[in-house]
Amino acid sequence: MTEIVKTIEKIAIEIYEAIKTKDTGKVNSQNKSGDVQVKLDVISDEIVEKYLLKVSSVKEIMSEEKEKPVLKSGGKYLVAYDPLDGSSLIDVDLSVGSIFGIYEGGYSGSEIKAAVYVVYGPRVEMVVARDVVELFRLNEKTNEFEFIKELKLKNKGKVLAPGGTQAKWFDFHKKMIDSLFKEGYRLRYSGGMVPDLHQILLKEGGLFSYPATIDKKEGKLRKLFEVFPFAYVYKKAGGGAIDGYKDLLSLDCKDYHETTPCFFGSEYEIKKVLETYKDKKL
Ligand code: P6P
Repeated sequence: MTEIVKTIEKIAIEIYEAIKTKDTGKVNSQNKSGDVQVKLDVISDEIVEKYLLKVSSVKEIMSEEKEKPVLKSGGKYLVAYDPLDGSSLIDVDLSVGSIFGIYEGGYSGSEIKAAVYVVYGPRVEMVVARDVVELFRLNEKTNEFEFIKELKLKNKGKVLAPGGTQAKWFDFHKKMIDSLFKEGYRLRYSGGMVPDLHQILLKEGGLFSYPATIDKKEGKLRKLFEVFPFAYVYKKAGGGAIDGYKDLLSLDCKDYHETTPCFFGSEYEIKKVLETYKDKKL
């Protein structure tokens, strides 16, 4: 596992360099989820593949940007990753990120063994979730990631990141979000899952939601590359991660690009979601 984390450090440094120097234009292609790809999606994916396939403990890698996994001999870990999440935000100079889920045996929520994400913002930070959740920061003078602190969520926060098209929210979901705002929560939503969830984690509490909507009952965010890794991070940090009804890590995954509604947050907010959704049929 350490070899994979160390390799992700090298990947992050190279992707960060690409973000600063390469063209942010679009390519005329889409990934399996139908996202229009930008050149940096393709470049970042190539960087991840170049490094991860050299790691002896890795058995296969599965990219959000590809239809099928890339296999290699040896190793025991399966690494599912989103090489550059939120890449459409780069041309407006907002933070983006890379997300890695490290699995063993298969790609169900219960088979994830660790998660790593990197935020490319005013600073480059990496969060590693194994038994605990640790924050590292890139020292650009030495090009080394330095340990900063352990991250933990308090019981309740003040930050709300309500995703999804509001015009398509179910009424009961809108009522729940409105009631949290009435309690004094602050809106913090950039449209980048990585910085939005990173903020709540560093502020030690709150709620990120990308719910089922009237037009997309399965939500938008991908289980393997986005949802399971962040569910792992949030649960190890003492918070919760659910689909509205059950623990996200109790879900299986029948298709590599399957999506699910998702809520990540501290205990108080997750409890509120469960109470809101418990008797609702979508
Ligand atoms: P919307 C970025 O495209 C992404 O996959 C996540 O990073 C982010 O949370 C979500 O989509 C934003 O979606 O519909 O709010 O633009």
